[in-house]
Amino acid sequence: MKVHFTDRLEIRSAEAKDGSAVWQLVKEAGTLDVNSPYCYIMLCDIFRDTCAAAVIGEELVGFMSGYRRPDRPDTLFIWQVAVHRKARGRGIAKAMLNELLNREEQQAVKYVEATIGPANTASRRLFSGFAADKGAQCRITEKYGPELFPSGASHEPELMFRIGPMRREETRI
Ligand code: 9YT
Repeated sequence: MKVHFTDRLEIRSAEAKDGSAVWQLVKEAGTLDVNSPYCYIMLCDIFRDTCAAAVIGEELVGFMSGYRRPDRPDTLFIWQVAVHRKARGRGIAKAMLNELLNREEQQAVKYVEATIGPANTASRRLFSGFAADKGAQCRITEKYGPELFPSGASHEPELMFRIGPMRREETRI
């Protein structure tokens, strides 16, 4: 990947054409469950209002997928966060989260959730830091234990991070 740091970072809604690059990015991240290319194309297209792409020049350097929970519409569930290793340390994940929450369509969101495995220190830091920035509570509970995953496909437990309620006037930047 050629990332020219002189190019401007742009954070925007995802589009179907980002799907293949997202799949590649998630595969290279090493800490995430890799879903099918079709899954990423569909997320980028049908769930574009709750998915963000970070691009530098023509290169996709970050992706955040999410959806509003059907059972709790005031909650934005962030499914996956991936930032290319060459673009880390620049606050891109936090910028994607803020960009999502600043969208007109997401103004009713009061809670942000994500499940995170113990090895995913970048996401643990992201969500704890985000809660601290917003002065919001961050509750961490056990969510999906290893026993839920198929035998032969061992998986670390996923902890649920639930942040909120957020005062929305403080959330917009
Ligand atoms: C926030 C985040 O990236 N969570 C990952 C959840 C799960 N392990 C997955 O889909 O990779």
